[in-house]
Amino acid sequence: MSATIRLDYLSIFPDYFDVLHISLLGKAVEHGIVEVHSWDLRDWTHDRHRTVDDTPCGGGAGMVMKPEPWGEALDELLGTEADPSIHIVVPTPSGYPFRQQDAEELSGVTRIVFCCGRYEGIDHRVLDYARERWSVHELSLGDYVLNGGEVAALAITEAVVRLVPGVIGNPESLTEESYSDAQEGLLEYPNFTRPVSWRGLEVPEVLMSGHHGRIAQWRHDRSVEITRSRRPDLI
Ligand code: JCK
Repeated sequence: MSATIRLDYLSIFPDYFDVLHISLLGKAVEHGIVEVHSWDLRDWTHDRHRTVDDTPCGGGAGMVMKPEPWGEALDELLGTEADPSIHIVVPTPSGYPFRQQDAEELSGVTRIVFCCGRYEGIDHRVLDYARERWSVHELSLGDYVLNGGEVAALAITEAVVRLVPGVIGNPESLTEESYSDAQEGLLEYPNFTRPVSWRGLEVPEVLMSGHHGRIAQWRHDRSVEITRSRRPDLI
């Protein structure tokens, strides 16, 4: 019996998460390793316009998501009792940077609820309310601006689910990952496959030499070189 994880998505665009039923994630869903549910936040509104936003207190541009639909949705999905084994992920441009380490931690839990905001984000009190009951992760994908949390939630989902035992067909690719230069915080060396000669471009000779020591040395050197030029912050 393999591990199972349940993922819920709260969003005003629940169809974003239809993609979870295809590809690698779809297989995991079919095999019952991963259970996914996406919910329309507007189902927890009560007015005829199904309003989820309002003007920001204190003024300023844009709109802010009202707390009431979020509170009612979370209470209905999770109950109101504290349970720190439930993880709430809130993508936000002001979050902690999402790292591989976060993906590893989240791949070991049994329940994650992704709260996907739009507009300028969610009324801050929703986060304070959630923090009193559940384990809340405010995470950012990087220093650029998206229009909402949905794409970030999908990226985080893919990073997490591929680490859940039984999801990747070839577990070697995961063990290899943990012994690679990537583990030392280096970027990966370039990859090649056959044909050895393609449109006048050759596969580096050392990779065809069968000399494992020289191959490992070459790959490590390329990793250091690429990391130094593209991501000097990692050196
Ligand atoms: C969640 C709403 C849109 C747009 C205000 C932000 C200066 C606030 C994200 N790496 C990432 N980038 N963007 C997001 C993200 C964006 C979101 C929501 C995640 C909900 N938006 C938005 C602009 C602002 N500016 C920088 C002021 C929200 C992640 N994860």
